[in-house]
Amino acid sequence: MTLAKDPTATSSARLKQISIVGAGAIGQLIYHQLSSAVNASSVSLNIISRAQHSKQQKLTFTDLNNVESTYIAELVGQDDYGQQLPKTDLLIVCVKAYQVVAALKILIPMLSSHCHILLLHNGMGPHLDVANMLKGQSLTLGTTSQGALKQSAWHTKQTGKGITQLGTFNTESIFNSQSTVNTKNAFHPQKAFSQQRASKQRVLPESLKNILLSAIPHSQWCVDILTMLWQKLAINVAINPLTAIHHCHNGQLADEQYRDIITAVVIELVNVAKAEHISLALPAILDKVYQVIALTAANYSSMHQDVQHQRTTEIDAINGFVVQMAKRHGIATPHNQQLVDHIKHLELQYQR
Ligand code: KPL
Repeated sequence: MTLAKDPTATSSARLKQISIVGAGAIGQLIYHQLSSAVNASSVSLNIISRAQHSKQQKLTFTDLNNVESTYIAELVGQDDYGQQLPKTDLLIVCVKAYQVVAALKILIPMLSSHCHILLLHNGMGPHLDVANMLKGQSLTLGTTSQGALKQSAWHTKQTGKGITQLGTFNTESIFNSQSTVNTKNAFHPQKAFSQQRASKQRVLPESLKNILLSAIPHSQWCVDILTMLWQKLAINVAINPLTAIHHCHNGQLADEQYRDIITAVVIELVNVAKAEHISLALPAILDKVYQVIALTAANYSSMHQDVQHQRTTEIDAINGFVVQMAKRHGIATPHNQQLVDHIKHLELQYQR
């Protein structure tokens, strides 16, 4: 699949290559958006597959107006990682939060140091590990509220509009908050800082930024992406586990019976964010949570779907991340811990 001309490309420059890892609903949605937004010819697009052999795959996409499009996508199999990954300019990682580190352990060593990596998953946490794994690549973080559902392995339907926020992971900004902490995924700021100094390639270039922003509807570039990620996390810590535990649509959480627990988990998150130098105003954040509950009232959250389909959930990167960060700062988060424990208990019922 080839996409629009890069305005910064010189005549001798080769095609820009964008690769997507993770062909779940969001990965396929982003593939569709990149393919349909730009259709001239100086970007190539492929999907990094876990299969051994590369192949072409027909993808079907149904949009919000029920219009179907089909694409022939290049799936890059492991046989061709060594040939294709060094050519990738932007790797968009759309796997689940708990799969990010394992996937990038394999892929980063094969990427060029000029490649840019974009993490687009629910929850937070993997970015801290990934920052320590980089071999010169830049790291962009993103969050999307677009809704998509797989109809079958290679047929995805968009189920909701939503904003997508992207921004550079500024490694310097967390220098003070994490430099003295020694945990499994403690970030090593000195290393990243020197990498950042050593290479001018450590931020996404305008050409790639423009491709993303023009392809993804309602997308925006955020200077303070971490604050945006914490805001989205506040929505997820409230909605995701409660809908999974109570087996309900998002909209049901507007009931009075859930008000106390929603308020409690969000207060805990706001306290932990503050310790991380992220300032969130509680009333505004709670309003946002209830807005999303109303806007997505008929939807089942991703965690509800994971539990219903007996899949591993993203609880570690959602309420688990709040608990983990709270421990670093000696902050109590009993309500988030209680939801983590409950979801882990549900997972155990089907993962035994
Ligand atoms: O992000 C979501 C999710 O389900 O993971 C929300 C916003 C809660 C929508 O369902």
